[in-house]
This record gives sequence, structure tokens and C-alpha cells, in this order.
Amino acid sequence: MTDHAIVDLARRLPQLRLLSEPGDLEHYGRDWTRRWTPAPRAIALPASSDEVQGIVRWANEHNVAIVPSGGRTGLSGGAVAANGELVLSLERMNRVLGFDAVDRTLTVQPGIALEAVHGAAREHGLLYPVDFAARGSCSIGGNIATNAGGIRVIRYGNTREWIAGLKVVAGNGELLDLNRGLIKNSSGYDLRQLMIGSEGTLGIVVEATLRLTDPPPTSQVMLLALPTMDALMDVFALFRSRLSLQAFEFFTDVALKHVLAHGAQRAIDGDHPYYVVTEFESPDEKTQDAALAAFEHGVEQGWISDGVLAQSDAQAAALWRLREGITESLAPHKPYKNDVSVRIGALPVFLHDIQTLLAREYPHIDVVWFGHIGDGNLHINVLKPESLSDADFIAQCEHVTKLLADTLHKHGGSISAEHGIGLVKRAYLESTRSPAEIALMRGIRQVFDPLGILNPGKLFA
Ligand code: 2HG
Ligand code: ZN
Repeated sequence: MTDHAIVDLARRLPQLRLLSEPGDLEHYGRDWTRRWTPAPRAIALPASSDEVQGIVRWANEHNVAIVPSGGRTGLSGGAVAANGELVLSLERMNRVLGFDAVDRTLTVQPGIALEAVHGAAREHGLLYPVDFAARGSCSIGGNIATNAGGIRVIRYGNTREWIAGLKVVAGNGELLDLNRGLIKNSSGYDLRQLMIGSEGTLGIVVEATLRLTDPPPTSQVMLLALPTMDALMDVFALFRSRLSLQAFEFFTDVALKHVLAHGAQRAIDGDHPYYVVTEFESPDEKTQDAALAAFEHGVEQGWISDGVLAQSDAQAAALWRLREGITESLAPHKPYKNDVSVRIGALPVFLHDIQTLLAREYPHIDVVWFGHIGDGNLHINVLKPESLSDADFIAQCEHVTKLLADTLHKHGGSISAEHGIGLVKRAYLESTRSPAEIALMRGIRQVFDPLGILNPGKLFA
């Protein structure tokens, strides 16, 4: 990007807020991955969709690369700007624009935090059900760009299910109004769905209309300790058959060690290799009895070794913290992250295969497993040993990720379940998508963004 281009941008959009101080470039140039040195050329903070469109049109004329930017809580490098790009941050576009009681939709700007969306829905007695630990910092635009999942997918599905309409500035500068809140719309290709999960490579969301639903009945939270990985699937099948599950999340003793060291409270005594946090709807005493009966059955079968049922909201929050605090507690150990999925039915064999693979490849390295087992989604975080340099550690992890990708391919799984491909996983896209699919994906990108100005280098090499 030339100085002349920047002068032209300021001339065309005199109200546009632009930043270029070193501290700002560093702040806006990185996401939660810490592998790349942030090096954008400038940061633009538009306040309207007109300004976003103006920036994209300008970028087409000057052939400038744009990195769309939300809360930058991503874990795949999708919002990293390390090559002199213009970061287009949507953080000033963070308002609720409207609520429709009949349609039960909330229309918001993309920079609004997920937690603020939850709050706005609650004010109307409704629920926006997509939820995960980064809720306070991530933005809805970023959630849409990655089709974010989280802890309640088992009950409500991914972000994709909850988007009734999108206004988007495509890479060619056109403003598109997609689906307009319709429930039924069989009028050809669903471009709204194409935008969801496109990682900022097709267009920039400038407005989203979100579907809301009824809040669930009262729920209860239980922590279970399990003796073996095999028991995990048995306990899942048992609980799912007897209860209406809101969440079914798993983690290992290594994960527990890190969250406890990070200030969380121990809830079960003794050493157990595996844990599950489950939340189930519990509108009456009958469901609580059903949960306790399921628990007892699991104990009798030898699948469950211990457990606690939260007796208060505070205790439920403390149990959730054991699961939700994992990412933060691992951050100081510079984890290499894998976010993989297989069909639930393929999980038992897949778990067995990767357990064998990881034990062989990382005999002396801490590997932390956790995730959304009820969705077939595992997070495998490999912690950097002090003795290895950053570069050697990443080289070793990439070698193992290649083996993991081969195993996933064998089981028909995905190299990214919910974090996106970004920069981190683009070398492994072929393990999840066929050459024919990738060729079509590239063709689609070309249609929306002929000059390739939006998030170049992300998703595809
Ligand atoms: C979660 O499930 C997030 O907590 C983050 O997807 C996972 O840190 C990770 O690897
Ligand atoms: Zn997750």
C-alpha cells in the first residue's frame, strides 16, 4: 500500500478514523494466535456500512489487501495482519439496530460482542443460543465469519442455524442484502449461507439479523469423573438417551491440572483421568431423578467413578469454569492447537487411533485434550516444552498435524471443526476437502472478490 493510496483514502472518506501508531498496528494486527509478528500498514475503523463499502471500493482501485477484524479472539490466524495490509476493524459498528417481536429477530451491527447479543435477547425474554467462553470479547461478525460453534451446539447447532439475514459488502464492492429475515426462501443459491464460515474471504458483514428462541427451562450442571476414555462414549449415550442435554463437554486430568493452577476450584477429590461437564434441562423433580438414575447406572457399569450435581448457580458456574477456563490457563504454555471433528459414530475408533498416534509422537510432551464430545469435536492442545525453541516446536507439531490430518481423512473428519482454517490449517485443507471442492471454492472466491483483496492468504495458500 503506497502513501498515495492512504492519502486518497483519507480524501475520499474524510470522517473515517485511521490509525497507524506502532501500538495500534500491533494491537489490531494479531488475534489469539501468537505465532505471527503483526505488521499491518494502517487500521481503519469505519462507523457505517457506507464507509465499509467506500474502503472496499478504494482497496479495489489501489489493489490493497484488507484484513477484516472483529474481536480477534480467533485461534487460526484468520484475523492476523502481518504483511502491510489495511486492517478493517468493525469494533465501532457495535450497536443493536432493532428487535422484531413477531419474527423474533434481533438486528445488530457486526462489531457487537456475543455477550451483548445474549443480553439484548434476554431483555426481550428470548435467547440467542450460540455460546462459548470468549463471549465477552468475540464479535458476532467474527462468529459469522467462522460459523462459530461452542458449548451448546449439541442442542442448538452452529451459528449458521441462527442467521436470518445478512448485509454484506462483497470483495467487489457491491452491497448485498441476503435473505432479508425470510424463513422460507427457495429462490436459488443461498448466498447468506455461503458467507457464513467464509473467513472474511468473500465479503464483510455490515449487518446481521439473528434468530432468537425461547429460553430453555431450568437446567442443572453435573461434573462426572470417568476411569477410561472408552467410558466417555457409553456415558454420552446413556445421558443423551435419558435427558435433554444442553451441553456435554469433556476434558482430561492434564487440563484440570492447568485450570486448577489458574485459580479454579477443585470439585471432585482424587485422581481421575477424564472428566465431563454436562448441563441438562431439568424443569421438574422427575428429570433430576432421571439424572441421578443415569448417574447410578453409569457407576454400576464402571463407566463413572465419581460426580457432583451443582446445588446452586454459583456451584454450576464453578463447575463450568473447570471447562471454560482451559484455553486461558494454557495460554502461557504457547499451545499448538488442533480443532478436529468426526461423526459421533466414528468417535470411538478415531479416539483410539489418535490416542495411539499422540502417545507415539509426543511421549514426553504435555498434550491436553478437551472439547465438545457430543458434537464429535475435540481440541487437542500441545504444550511447548521449555527446552524446545518456538520454531522447532512448531515444526514438530506440524509434522504430527500432518499425521493427524491423514487419520482424519481416513475417518471422513475435518481438520477444523469450529475455529476455521485461517493461516494455521491452510496447509491441511486437502485432508478435509477434495481437489474438486477446493477448485470450486477458489472459483467462488474469484466471483465475489475478483482481485483477491479480502483476507488474502487465509483459507487457501
Ligand atoms: C473451546 O472450546 C474453544 O473452549 C477453544 O473452542 C479451544 O483453546 C482451544 O483449543
Ligand atoms: Zn471449542
